[in-house]
Amino acid sequence: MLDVSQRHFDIEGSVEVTAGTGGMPSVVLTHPAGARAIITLHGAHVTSWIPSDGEERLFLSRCSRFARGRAIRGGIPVVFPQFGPGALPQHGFARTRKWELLATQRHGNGDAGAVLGLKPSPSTRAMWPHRFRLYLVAVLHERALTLALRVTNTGDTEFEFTAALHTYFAITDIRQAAVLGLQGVTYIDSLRNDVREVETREAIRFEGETDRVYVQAPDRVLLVDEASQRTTTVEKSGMADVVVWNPWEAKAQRMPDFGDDEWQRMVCVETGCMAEPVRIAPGEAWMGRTVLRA
Ligand code: TA6
Repeated sequence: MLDVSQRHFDIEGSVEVTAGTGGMPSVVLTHPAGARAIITLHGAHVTSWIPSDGEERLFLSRCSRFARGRAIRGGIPVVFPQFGPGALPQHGFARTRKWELLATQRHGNGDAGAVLGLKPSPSTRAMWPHRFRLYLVAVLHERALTLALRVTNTGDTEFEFTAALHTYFAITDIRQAAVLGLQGVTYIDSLRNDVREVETREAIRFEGETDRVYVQAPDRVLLVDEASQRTTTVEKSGMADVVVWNPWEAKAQRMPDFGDDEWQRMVCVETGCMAEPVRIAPGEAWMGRTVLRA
């Protein structure tokens, strides 16, 4: 339920804390030019981003769960402290925890911001014994959304992590979509035993399941939705890698929180440090930023 104390974060015309989907408190950011973004406190998960042109840019599965301990399927999952499978649950625990709303802000130009934080809990310490603070800083602009992830080591021993913003973009038809800007980049192909090859294509197009980590990728890639003639720019800083993922038909049918046909209308273009872990010493911090531009 909505904790009344959350309401003091409201800022007329810019920020509203609502009960959200599935009873999950959410922060709604709005811009005078008509843009809007929704972030649930569950996972600090951006579930919607609508720039001032009024078109939803994020994919959210109609079958997604909105439940404690479960990841939301779509939007922008926060992946930390582990990208992919491993000793921890797939993609780590940050996306299934309840984060705290720490601050909200209205900038002079109408941009609206929110800061969410996650700190260790008994359940996370049982999985990952490090002392940390994780922050998501979101700023909604007229035609862009800026997301910064910040990890601080508040303990007395060094730790390492991998992290990502696992962004699900809505597209009209995967067969009329392309990702530009990764030509010449080495990628790890998760579908072929992590073989490493160099991307030769100027435009990455989709004819089947695609699941690749582009290592040390350029800081700017483009997602072109040809069917609607829309281009979204993905810019990153402090984040080495880009992941391009579409489950295609067979894997989509194996995912209970994903519609069997939904693979045709989404693609993930993810940003983060996935290929190599980030190490931070006590008292140090890491920050990575992504800007999505319509
Ligand atoms: O980012 C691509 C990926 O690692 C794929 O391998 C696929 O597993 C996808 O993430 C979704 O993972 P999830 O744990 O959210 O089902």
